[in-house]
Amino acid sequence: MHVLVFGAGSLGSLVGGLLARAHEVTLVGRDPHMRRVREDGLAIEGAIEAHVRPRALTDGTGERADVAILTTKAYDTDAAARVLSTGEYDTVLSLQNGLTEERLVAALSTRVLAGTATYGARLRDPGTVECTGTGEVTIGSLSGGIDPDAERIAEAFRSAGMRAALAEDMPRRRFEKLAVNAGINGPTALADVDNAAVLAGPAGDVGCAAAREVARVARAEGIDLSNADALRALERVAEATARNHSSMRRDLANGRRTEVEAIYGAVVDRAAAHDVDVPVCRTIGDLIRAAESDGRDG
Ligand code: KPL
Repeated sequence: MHVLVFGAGSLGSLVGGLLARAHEVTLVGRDPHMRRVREDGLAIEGAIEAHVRPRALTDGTGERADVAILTTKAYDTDAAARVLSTGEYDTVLSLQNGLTEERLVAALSTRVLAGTATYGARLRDPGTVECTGTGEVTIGSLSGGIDPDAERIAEAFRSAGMRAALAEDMPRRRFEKLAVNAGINGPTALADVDNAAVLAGPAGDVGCAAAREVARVARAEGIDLSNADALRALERVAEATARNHSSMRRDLANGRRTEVEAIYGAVVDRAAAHDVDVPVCRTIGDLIRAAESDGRDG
């Protein structure tokens, strides 16, 4: 299978690098990382060790592949969709944070699938990605149910030695993932603590309250996600990534733009559409925006 990974940062490089052990892979990312991959190949270190030689591009315009895997930041979705629309793909699979898939569906004529990835990844240096924890990729259709394209892509992951599962309940899983991101990312970024902090203490109280609000919004959308399930997912991911810095914490610490709109903005917007109050997510979103603009100004 020919796979194009659009957004070869940490997760994209790891997923693309692991797939390159069995498939033809093209990475689209930024220099100097892409330059180093082109010159010396991609080194995977940590929990999985490998050295692979995928194609490495800084511009994905007009490319063709069986599947395009999207791993860009959520706020880059529209720009990524514009580039993907110039190429030819049978399927686009989003592994991004936030509810980005509807925007992809609106912008592309290609079939869009949703996915989640629990592999831990860190871009150590240009040309080197660290696997900080092995996990699983879950793939499914946006409307739920059994999906032959998802099965084909999951099989491609498995034949490259990765764990991949099919989800017939992807609408529910997308909200479960949103609950996890809302419960971990903002509280850990604001308190500047590792993900484990949401398992107990004040950051945990705020994180659990945010995850419960997301579950409530999901139910208002007709999706069967109980508070208990959302909290169990939050606990599972916080335990599996206990020593990690969440992406929002890293972005805030480095003065970069965060995914605040794709996570808290999305929760607040969907809640408003159903007349549901989400004061915790609204407050976390406001505080992250304040910290973001302070980081930019200072
Ligand atoms: O997706 C994540 C992120 O940091 O963006 C979690 C799951 C919270 C892991 O840190």
